[in-house]
Amino acid sequence: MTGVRAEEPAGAIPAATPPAATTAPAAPAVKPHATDAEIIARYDTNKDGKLDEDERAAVQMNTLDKKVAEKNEMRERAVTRLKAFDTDGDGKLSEAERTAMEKERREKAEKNPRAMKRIDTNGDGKLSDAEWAAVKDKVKERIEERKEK
Ligand SMILES: [Ca+2]
Ligand SMILES: [Ca+2]
Repeated sequence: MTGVRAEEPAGAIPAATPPAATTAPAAPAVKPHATDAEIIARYDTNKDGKLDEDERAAVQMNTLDKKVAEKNEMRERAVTRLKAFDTDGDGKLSEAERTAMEKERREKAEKNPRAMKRIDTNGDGKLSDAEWAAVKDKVKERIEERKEK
């Protein structure tokens, strides 16, 4: 038995700089406002005061489940909203259907004092085209933000 000859690779360059410590510690897969103690209390099934792998997996599953449920709910609501305005029932919003939907939204917003407080920027109690455009821009921004996540 000669054993394996482990040769030093000739071109091996010792790492001059250790990898920078820029990588953040793995983010816990739970809502940021839940404290560690709370999470441990909830998921520490064998009550040893810490989370082992199984328990950690349970935390992750739970978080995922919630996210999926939220997403489904959002989608369902969007579909319901769309259906209300899909007058020809083809599952899509045509230009005319979209316009009708916007008109109703705008009218609703105008009748909603709480919304108006936010969006009636010149405070005349009416929603001008410019003010409505700003609202639409904000909604678009929020949708984009959500997509990025
Ligand atoms: Ca349609
Ligand atoms: Ca106004």
